[in-house]
Amino acid sequence: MAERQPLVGLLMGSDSDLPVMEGAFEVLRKFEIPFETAVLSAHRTPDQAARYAETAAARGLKVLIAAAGWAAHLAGVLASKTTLPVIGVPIDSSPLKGMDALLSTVQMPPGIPVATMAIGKGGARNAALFAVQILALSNEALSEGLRRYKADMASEVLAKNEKIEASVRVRNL
Ligand code: RP5
Repeated sequence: MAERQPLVGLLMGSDSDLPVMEGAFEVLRKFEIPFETAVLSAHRTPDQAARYAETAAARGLKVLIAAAGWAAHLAGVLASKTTLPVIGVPIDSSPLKGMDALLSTVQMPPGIPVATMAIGKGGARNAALFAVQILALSNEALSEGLRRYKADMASEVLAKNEKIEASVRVRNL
């Protein structure tokens, strides 16, 4: 079977970020988004990180996700080298538990935006969902998939609500 052109590039500052980012992989697979992944660091491999971003659009990528911890500059460096949207995930790998990465990622100077998600695993899942939302702007099947995803999520919450209400009713009898 022919490989599909990757639409999302998912970068991590270190392979130690992988366990936090698993949820992002899951979401991209669920929505059948072809993606590629790489470990590149703004500090340890700055030339390679810059080259990745410079060539990303020409290689057919539409969105970049960048996950990094500590003084996390990966998302910002990528954003400075491409016009593609860059989504940042602050990783909670430092003694400051990701607050350092959050501020380093979100506090971009005017002109170079990074769409910054929550710290850690929640942010990883949301980064992938946000990438799907961007791709869905020009893909009706993906929009439909997102509508179904939200409806399923609501049904799950309502089912949990019913279960809790029922158990409280029983206990109050
Ligand atoms: C950051 O430093 C990485 O994104 C990772 O979160 C953190 C620690 O990296 P390792 O020392 O585990 O490779 O650049």
